[in-house]
Amino acid sequence: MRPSHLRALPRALALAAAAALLGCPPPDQGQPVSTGLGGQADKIAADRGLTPDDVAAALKTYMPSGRLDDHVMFASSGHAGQVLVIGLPSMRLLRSIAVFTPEPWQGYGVGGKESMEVLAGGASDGKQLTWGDTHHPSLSETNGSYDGQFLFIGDKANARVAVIDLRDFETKQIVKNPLATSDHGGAFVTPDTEWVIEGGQYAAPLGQGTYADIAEYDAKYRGYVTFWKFDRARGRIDVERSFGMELPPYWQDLADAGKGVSDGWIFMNSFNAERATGGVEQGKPPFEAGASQRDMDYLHIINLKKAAEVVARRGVKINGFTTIPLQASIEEGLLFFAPEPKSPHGVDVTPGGEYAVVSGKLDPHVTIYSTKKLFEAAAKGSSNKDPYGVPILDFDAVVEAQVELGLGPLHTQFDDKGYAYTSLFLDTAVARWTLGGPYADKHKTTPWTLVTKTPVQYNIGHLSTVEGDSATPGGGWLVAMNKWSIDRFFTTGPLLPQNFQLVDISAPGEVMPVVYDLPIGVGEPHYAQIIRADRLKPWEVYPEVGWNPMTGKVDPNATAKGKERVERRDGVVEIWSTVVRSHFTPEHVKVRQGDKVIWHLTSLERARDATHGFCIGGYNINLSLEPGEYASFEFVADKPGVYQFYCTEFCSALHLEMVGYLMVEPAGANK
Ligand code: K7E
Ligand code: CUA
Repeated sequence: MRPSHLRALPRALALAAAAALLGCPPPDQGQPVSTGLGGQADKIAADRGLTPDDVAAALKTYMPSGRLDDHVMFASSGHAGQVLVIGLPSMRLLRSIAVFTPEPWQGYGVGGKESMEVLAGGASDGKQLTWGDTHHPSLSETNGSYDGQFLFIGDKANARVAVIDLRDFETKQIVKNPLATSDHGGAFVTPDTEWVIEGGQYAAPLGQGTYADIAEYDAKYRGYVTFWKFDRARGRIDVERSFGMELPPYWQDLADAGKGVSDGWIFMNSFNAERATGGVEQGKPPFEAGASQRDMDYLHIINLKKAAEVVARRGVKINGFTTIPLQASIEEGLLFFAPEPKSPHGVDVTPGGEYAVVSGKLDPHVTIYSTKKLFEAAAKGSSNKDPYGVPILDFDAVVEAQVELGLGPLHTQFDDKGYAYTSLFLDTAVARWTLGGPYADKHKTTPWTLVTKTPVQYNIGHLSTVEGDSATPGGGWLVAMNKWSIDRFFTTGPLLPQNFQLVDISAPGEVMPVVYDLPIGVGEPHYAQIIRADRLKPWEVYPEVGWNPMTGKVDPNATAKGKERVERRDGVVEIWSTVVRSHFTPEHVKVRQGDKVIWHLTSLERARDATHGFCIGGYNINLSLEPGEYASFEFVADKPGVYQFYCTEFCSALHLEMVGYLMVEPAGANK
């Protein structure tokens, strides 16, 4: 490594790198290590140069073949646009869930009509998008606890939210926010999943497609937050009953829903209270300097319960989307600010809803607000107003405590022992600290105190504990989502994977070791949630043969064995196929060049894991037909020739024989 690299590295990493340069020895090779497990284990440990701590870590995470993980993590994959499903404690990648980006293995967005319609639902102002920037997955909740039914995920780049059904782990809906081009990829649910909160980020004229020069920033640019109404029975967001709120042009960041004693309220950070407008090319301060001048930004405190009542009276339409204007929010008492230090990023509400924990990226403390004090101060009102007339509550009247943790605090999660855990980006560490109030009383801990820090490799963004943002957090495990992995893995060229590190937080006190490194080589995960596996009740196969995953019932075009057929009418060929080990029926399909082809496929399989694929090379089509699934596609056979359609899943001994011929007769050829 060249020394010039060191300057860009965080301190802990630089020290580690310096140690490497100085030639610190690798782990003892061949030294006898007592694992306490006896001869063979001791010999393997010695041969591999493993320390007793390494052996303990291996024993905590190793899953013998066939043993199932007891926790499941849903992680975003950043600008890969998908969700990753990972088992804990083994840290095995179980699968991805295609969301915003076409994914051929799942037959998602590669010709199949059903998934193409989901992606089309997320078109931006008529433009079809083929990727997203997923940041924050959010599991559905009942009474504040994960219920294992649905997963929501936001797309920062395009201001969208997707709904995934956890019975089949498939994306069912993508909604595009008409208010904005981008957001912060936030998706945060209220305790009964009535609302999915999507916060904005970089202010712009409200309503995608609305123009105003940046010179008019203060007057014409606005922030926003959107409350998507979730219809649990239908498993879809109800756009008609959703609404947005206009906010001042600060850069709103993450949000969290109140719960328990703060149910009905929303807490949302913002930064760039300076309203910096950049322009480094004109000699103005770049955003990074302009947006970091002030010591305080504004925590937004929003009365969602009241807003949901007020919206019918005060809402206006922006791009057809119901929105409460800023002035109405002020008049109706829906919106309050509390000062928050300094360029904050995460806001996280404690399990019982008593406190909101804010991390200022440029402040070494976490600041803990009492939600009770916030509501009392809001009820009293304030004569102190921001330039747009929003009341600013008195900092000292609403803050419960501040805890100094270290440099670059970002995000906080909780456990079942009265601890909070905060990621420290610049320190590249996880801090464990004690909550106060009822948590300290219950767990007999010293309130609001830093307990310990564990270094992570390197540059941690989010962290996730077991159900750690819910009303009923578990304990045991924490996953550090590290942006850099520099010296942890084989160098895969200049682009390196990110690093998920599993941290054992089961023991109270100061010992909190890293026990596993999982390279993530398919995208930058931002946030993840960990759920107890027994809360998930996924289908093993689709409930009935011919099941259309998008309608949630047997499709009218599903085909029974023996009912396969090809019908021709003016310029249209429609095919009803069945799929079962190891053949398609029919195997010969003849069309004429220029015909529109409509093809229905029904998997007759009832055996678990007996998935078939169906591809047509040259026509960009690939489906995945899970047991019992119905899928379809349409295309114009505009190229003549002979096209093999074959099964893309190695489904059986005679999988290679699972093939057919699509013959596209040239136009003008004799019939
Ligand atoms: Cu990456 Cu949650 Cu979008 Cu912090 S955010 S790291
Ligand atoms: Cu079906 Cu291979």
